[in-house]
Amino acid sequence: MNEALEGFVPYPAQIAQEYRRGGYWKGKTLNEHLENWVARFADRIAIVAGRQRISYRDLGMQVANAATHLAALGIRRGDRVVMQLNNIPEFIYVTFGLMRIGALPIMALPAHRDTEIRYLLEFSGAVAYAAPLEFRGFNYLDMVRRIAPDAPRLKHLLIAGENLPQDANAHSIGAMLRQPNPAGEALVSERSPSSSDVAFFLLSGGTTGLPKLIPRTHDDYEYNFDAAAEVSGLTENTVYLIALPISHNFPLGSPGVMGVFSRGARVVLTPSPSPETAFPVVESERVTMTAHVPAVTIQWLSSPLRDKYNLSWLQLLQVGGSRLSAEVAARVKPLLGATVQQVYGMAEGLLNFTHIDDPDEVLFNTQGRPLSPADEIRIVDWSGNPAAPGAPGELLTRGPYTIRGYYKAPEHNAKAFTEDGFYRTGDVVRLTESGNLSVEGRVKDLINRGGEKISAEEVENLILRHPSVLNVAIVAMPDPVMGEKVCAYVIAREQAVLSLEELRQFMDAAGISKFKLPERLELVERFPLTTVGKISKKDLREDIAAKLRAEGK
Ligand code: OOB
Repeated sequence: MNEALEGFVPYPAQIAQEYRRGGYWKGKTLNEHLENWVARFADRIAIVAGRQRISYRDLGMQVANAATHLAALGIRRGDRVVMQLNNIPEFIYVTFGLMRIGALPIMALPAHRDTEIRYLLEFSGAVAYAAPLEFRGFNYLDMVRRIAPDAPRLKHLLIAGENLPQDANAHSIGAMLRQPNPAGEALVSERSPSSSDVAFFLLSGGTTGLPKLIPRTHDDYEYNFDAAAEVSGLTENTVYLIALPISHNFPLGSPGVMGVFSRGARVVLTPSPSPETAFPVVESERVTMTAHVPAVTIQWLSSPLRDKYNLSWLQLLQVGGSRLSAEVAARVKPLLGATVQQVYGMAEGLLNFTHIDDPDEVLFNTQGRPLSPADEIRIVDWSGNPAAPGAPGELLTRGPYTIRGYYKAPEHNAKAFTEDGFYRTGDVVRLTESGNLSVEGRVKDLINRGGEKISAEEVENLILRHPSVLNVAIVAMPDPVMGEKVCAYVIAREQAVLSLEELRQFMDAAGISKFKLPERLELVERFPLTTVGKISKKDLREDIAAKLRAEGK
């Protein structure tokens, strides 16, 4: 068992036993479940990607081929692999192929750049890295070659795409999938993981510096997507569009691609959720369900292309990642014909859903209720005592699919979890009379840009390296589409001049995800301070909100 995986905090033995006895954990690995789906749904179509239509039988073969090659390369049980593949079938084959041999994919996002990927490779000691050769004009092979010298354990580059340049360590995923590798066959069964092992790592939004690694076990994640599939009313006739990045917990397993496979249904992969890309696919593939962040819903609702395509197949639109406004939620049914389902989830575990037959009041105004009868939640005030009924407080949670600790982060874990194992979500919520949660804000220093979580500290650390910057404070500024955007308050060094454009170019050149770049710069002479002398971000947030109002934005 890789409960021995150093830096992994397992569930306490007695609680694990209760989750097993309660039927939440079924004691099978994700690959055992996959084998079962492949056998049951063999001839059905599992994946549609452009003109490719892949049956469950083919899916099973591709995963088997991937596993034999990965094993033959020398990738072993417990090895970490940074995964940056985009929404293409190879993501699914390589992910299941790695899990088959007990290797642990780390789910990076295609938007991550040098800074984040260097950190993930180094911190995890990854032996391999998987990415497309190119996506949206960015060359991932060039990037990983740039940072490889900082990642001494990195041995294999697994690259999807045609015409790969010659590189002794770069392997074509396409070539791997064309046939099995007999040299790997015996190794594959030797390396099978067990169901209580870590299956892969998700990334946290991260409040302090770079993202934290979230270990999800086979047992807990299967329950996650199975229960989510149930509450989403997923059936074998569902056609689910993956429009968000597939490596994110929402489209991956809430219920996402894994929930879809568990029902013998079909996923349709698209490179982007934009109406130009997604609407033609909704029409031609008769998509019945998809998952959005609110910014995408707003884009779909306001697109003039809505009338050009037949979107009437859509029955369910799941929206989560950041707060959906009630006004937008109320427009979904009239304009798109689909029922809206709010999903308030987190990579650390807990998922909340509104239920499809809830009254509009609940569907539009709340972020739903916990998925599982075994989810435990507490809402506490600033001193850690239970908040008064209906009053806002920080949400703490524990349950059969919520982690007990981040990977290799004992100091942070001591703060992020209570002694009795509750995860401090950092979200301020209120329990409504209907028994649902309403997300009111955050206690953590994070900016939520349309569902992309940005750590203020990470962005601040990078800006501090700019020669013109004396000090910086990053805050969220309100935005009608994204919900929040990054605003940088900067105290410049004497006589230095700094423009937003220059700052953005500096950060971009350092290699950081574009979505983290500030969209507004406020040069100030000093920061407002709190009573204890800390920078008062509350005052800065109010300042920028007032400025935007005055500008009519
Ligand atoms: C999802 O997961 P993460 O890990 O990217 O972000 C989690 C955080 C939550 O703690 C909360 O602050 C915010 O994102 N959030 C929401 C929300 N859903 C997530 N805030 C308000 N309303 C919502 N509906 O974002 C995620 C994971 C699985 C399913 C859906 C979303």
